[in-house]
Amino acid sequence: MSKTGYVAFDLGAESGRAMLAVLDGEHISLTEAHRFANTPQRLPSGYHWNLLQLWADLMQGLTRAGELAREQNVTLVSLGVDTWGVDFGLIGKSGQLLGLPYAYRDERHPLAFQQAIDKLGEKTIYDATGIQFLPFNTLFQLIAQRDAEPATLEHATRLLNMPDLLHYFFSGQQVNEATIASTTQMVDPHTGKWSTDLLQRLDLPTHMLGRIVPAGSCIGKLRAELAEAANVEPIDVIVPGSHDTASAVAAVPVDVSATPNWAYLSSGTWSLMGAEVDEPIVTDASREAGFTNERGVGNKIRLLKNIAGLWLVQQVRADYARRGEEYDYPALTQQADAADPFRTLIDPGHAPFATPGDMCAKIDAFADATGQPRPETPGQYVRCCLESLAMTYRHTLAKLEDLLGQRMDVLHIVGGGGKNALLNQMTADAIDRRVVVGPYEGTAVGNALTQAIGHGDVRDLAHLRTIVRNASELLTVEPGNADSFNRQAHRFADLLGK
Ligand code: ADP
Ligand code: LRH
Repeated sequence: MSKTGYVAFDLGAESGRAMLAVLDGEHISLTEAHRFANTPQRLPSGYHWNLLQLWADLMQGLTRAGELAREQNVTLVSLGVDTWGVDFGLIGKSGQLLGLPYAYRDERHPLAFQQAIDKLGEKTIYDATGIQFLPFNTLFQLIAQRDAEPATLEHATRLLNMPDLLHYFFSGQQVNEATIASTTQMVDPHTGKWSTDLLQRLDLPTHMLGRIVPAGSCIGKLRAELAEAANVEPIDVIVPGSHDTASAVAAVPVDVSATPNWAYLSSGTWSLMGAEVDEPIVTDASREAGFTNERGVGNKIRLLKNIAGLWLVQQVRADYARRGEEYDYPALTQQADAADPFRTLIDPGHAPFATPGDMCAKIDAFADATGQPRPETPGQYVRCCLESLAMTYRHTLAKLEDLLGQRMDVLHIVGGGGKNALLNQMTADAIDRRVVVGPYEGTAVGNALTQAIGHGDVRDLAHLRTIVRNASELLTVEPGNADSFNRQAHRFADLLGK
């Protein structure tokens, strides 16, 4: 049987990678073709993604993936891109990109968010979309864009989220993929169609909203000039679950028929914790608990909550680097392991932590305001972040179980954050549940295998998960010290109230 290759581009907020995924019968293997940093830049207009650098990295990744495919005697059939949610570009009638996309942590978004809430209230917006309130959701970014630069919105013929934009660059086709569209907070969670009524009530135009296609759709071919430049065939462009979290959840290696009560944690820059459900849950309770209903691969719903994840550790690391002290993640984890437990706890959702810069000072301010000691060493800062994340997972899992009226038997952790063994153990202890870790590159695997569904090589989501399960070395972590986290429950609940 011939080996089939798919190029999966997975762009996270911290780094991106181009992976060559090879399907040989029922066996999938991944080779990294290119890994690159993703570093937003501050321009006079604000905080923007370095789109052309990313594009150059994607082309470099494609070229290298082509070389690897030739070396491995693999037939490349398609490529697909997933990225973080919510951010977008606007396209004009000539096909030009009208301005550089903003990065979601730009300062202008919270003000626009407040405007929308003042006008319609949370309930109206949540009922129309089923999406949790993050101040940078596309809906609010559009308000900021309209107020800053109304002409770009008026002249835009199409809004494309980041992966849609990159698929457009690759194929020339302008299409909105369903999973990433759901992150905009502009889609009806029941019908999967744009909530045009909501946009109109917020005085936003709707003419730039395009056709929403499901994950796994082939939208065209790689443009000939790019195929030539990368020295590959004009392969198909097949949109995966192009929201990174959708691809990550697709790749959770669970056998749903054997383990129906499972939760996931996609662990990276963000921690996304939730369950996969068939129908959206849009109630006062889900709104108050801050749960979202994003669209998943196989038309599932990802009922989940965004938790400020390893962003906290990334920012502590960046703070020390600015002072000339460079630590890699394993070193920071080791120092955290050696630090005293539960010295300082924070609420990871505290708004100031969401913006870049000065994380240590922000943690100090939180410690001061809550009568706790300030961390003093990198190990203490990181331990504070990890224990606070684990406590938040405990709190979030309890809310999820309340919403579903069911206890979860196991938590699957996928994504690069799974490499943090200390956090895995803390998580198992905090939730007092078995944790299964892997794959670390779940997003890229989910991306590639959803292309394979689109290409007709994989049957469906269950088949996809069987292939991931067979290919991955999974790590099982049992709870060992649940009592230590139980004892912090009241202290942590107090902090959340502050
Ligand atoms: P993204 O959401 O940006 O795609 P990843 O899934 O690549 O993120 O996860 C990156 C995070 O995983 C890093 O910020 C870091 O905290 C954590 N991580 C990666 N490798 C290790 C490691 N060897 N030890 C501990 N943590 C790690
Ligand atoms: C994780 C993620 C998350 C979104 C955030 C903006 O990378 O896609 O699901 O909410 O980035």
